[in-house]
Amino acid sequence: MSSAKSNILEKLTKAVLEGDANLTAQLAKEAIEAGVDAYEAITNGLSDGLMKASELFDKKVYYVPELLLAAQAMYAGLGILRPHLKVERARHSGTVIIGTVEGDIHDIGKNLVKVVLEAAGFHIVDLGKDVPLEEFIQAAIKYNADIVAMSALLTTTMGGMKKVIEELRKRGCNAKVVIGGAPITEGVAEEYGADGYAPDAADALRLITNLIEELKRRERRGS
Ligand code: B1M
Repeated sequence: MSSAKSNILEKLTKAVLEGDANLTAQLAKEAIEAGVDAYEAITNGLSDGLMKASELFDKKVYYVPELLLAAQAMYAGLGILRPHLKVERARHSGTVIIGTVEGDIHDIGKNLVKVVLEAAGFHIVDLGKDVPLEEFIQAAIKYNADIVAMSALLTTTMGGMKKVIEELRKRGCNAKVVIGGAPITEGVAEEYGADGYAPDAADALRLITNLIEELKRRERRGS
């Protein structure tokens, strides 16, 4: 990557970290004008800024207001970058149900994952945040979903994902289940019986693309 492009990405990260929505929007425009890929600007610019803000929160350097300003800045940047996402980069088919589990109102990470999947061409059904567990199951059946993607940020509510997975299997729903969020690990995904775990939005896209390709291959083979 050219130093001019990496410079813009660094500036975008910093603007989000500092919660400056106007500057973030301005830099997002500059990034597009400079030929930076919108997807890269989101995953390596905006998202990095928010992850850094979260780290400062954990170190008690930032408090909730700073975090919410950072989120606002990220959304301001997303507003500019989203229309420039190149859907033709990988026009995927497949339906993904996404939401944050019951009892949990954190939705910033879930929204990032959603934007990236949408940009790749998947049909997304966003159930929002604090989603009753039964709603994931009903939506998976109603939309004949390929993927159920659940996000959780709280250790107190992440167990809801396991309940959804068990219930989906009991009811014979073949959708693949992908989980993520700060307290989730590979080990948790395995323990819950999920089909995969992704640490960030870019990995969620890779994982979901692979799982859907596998589903389509099986369909073609008729198994
Ligand atoms: Co909350 N909060 N919060 N909070 N909050 C955490 C999660 C916490 C770790 C902070 C702390 O104490 N250190 C802590 C949880 C502790 C625990 O469970 N062990 C916590 C708590 C306790 C709470 C409250 C209970 C506080 C209170 O009221 N006493 C309360 C929750 C109420 C509820 O949900 N019922 C609460 C409230 C809030 C705010 C409303 C103020 C705000 C949320 C705003 C919003 O989302 N609309 C908030 C925030 C901002 C945070 C922190 C600081 C940052 C979270 C964030 O948005 N990060 C967080 C501390 C932290 O995470 N370090 C904290 C940025 C975002 C991009 O990252 O969501 O991790 P993240 O998403 C990443 C990956 O995880 C991944 O991709 C994203 C990056 O690309 N990913 C997926 C996420 N979902 C995925 C799904 C996938 C794949 C990847 O596939 C499906």
